[in-house]
Amino acid sequence: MFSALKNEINRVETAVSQDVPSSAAGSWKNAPRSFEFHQPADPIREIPVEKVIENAGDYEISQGPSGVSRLRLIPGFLQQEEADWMFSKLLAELPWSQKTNFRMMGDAYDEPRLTCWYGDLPYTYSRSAMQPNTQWHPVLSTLRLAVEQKSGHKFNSLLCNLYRDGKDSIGWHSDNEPSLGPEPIIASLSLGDTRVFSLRKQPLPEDKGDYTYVERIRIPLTHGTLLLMEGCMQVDWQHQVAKEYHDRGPRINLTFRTIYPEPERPSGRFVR
Ligand SMILES: O=C(O)CCC(=O)C(=O)O
Repeated sequence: MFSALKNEINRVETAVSQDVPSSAAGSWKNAPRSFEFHQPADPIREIPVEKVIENAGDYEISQGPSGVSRLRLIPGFLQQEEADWMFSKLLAELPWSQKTNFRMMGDAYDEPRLTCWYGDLPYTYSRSAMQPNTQWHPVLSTLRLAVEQKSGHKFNSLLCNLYRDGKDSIGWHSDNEPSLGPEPIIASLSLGDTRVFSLRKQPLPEDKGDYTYVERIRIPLTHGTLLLMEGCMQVDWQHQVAKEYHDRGPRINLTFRTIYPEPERPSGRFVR
């Protein structure tokens, strides 16, 4: 057995030494000195520069593939003094609680922020439901009316988020639960410390979930700012509020939405 192995090693060593010109063997000194440029087979792709939106206005941020995605930014929707007063009242008086979500494989995790829910219907996301709550705080009812008047849209529900400090966050997602219907309109009102609202476009199908080359936008959401997301925003884009490296004070975000009853199967279970 060992002699067979020895013969094979000898055979390979002989073959290698015959392939290498004797002048170059064991040294780089006489290696060829010219190099050829070969055009890469795939075109070179540039990573788009992140855009910033901070001025009031209507923005059509993309035209496809599903349709137009629109943002409306209204800084100063609330005056400083009323925003201050509402912020402290909502911070102290809303029933903030810690929601537990479930990953696909079933393991539980706590959301890195506090939330509460208002609406006649439950709201399910990340495999965990928020129960109906019809006891609208008077400040929230007033804000709902003001947001409806400004946007020209009606909303029957509200998800409230409390980011206690810069370590609280919400990860990349779209508000695309079936109960929101197709092309939902979301009105998002910010109170408290400024946090960056980031958007990234969904990758093309051929990029198979790789977000390296997608368009990105950042929007600093200041105290009293209203942001409307319309059209295909929840189909073609994702958003997040990332953790910050620097300290941040508390921030409340109120996202007004419309929830529809989910169709029931004959068995009585919800279709998802
Ligand atoms: O806090 C924010 O500005 C975003 C909240 C959000 O993305 C959500 O509630 O779905």
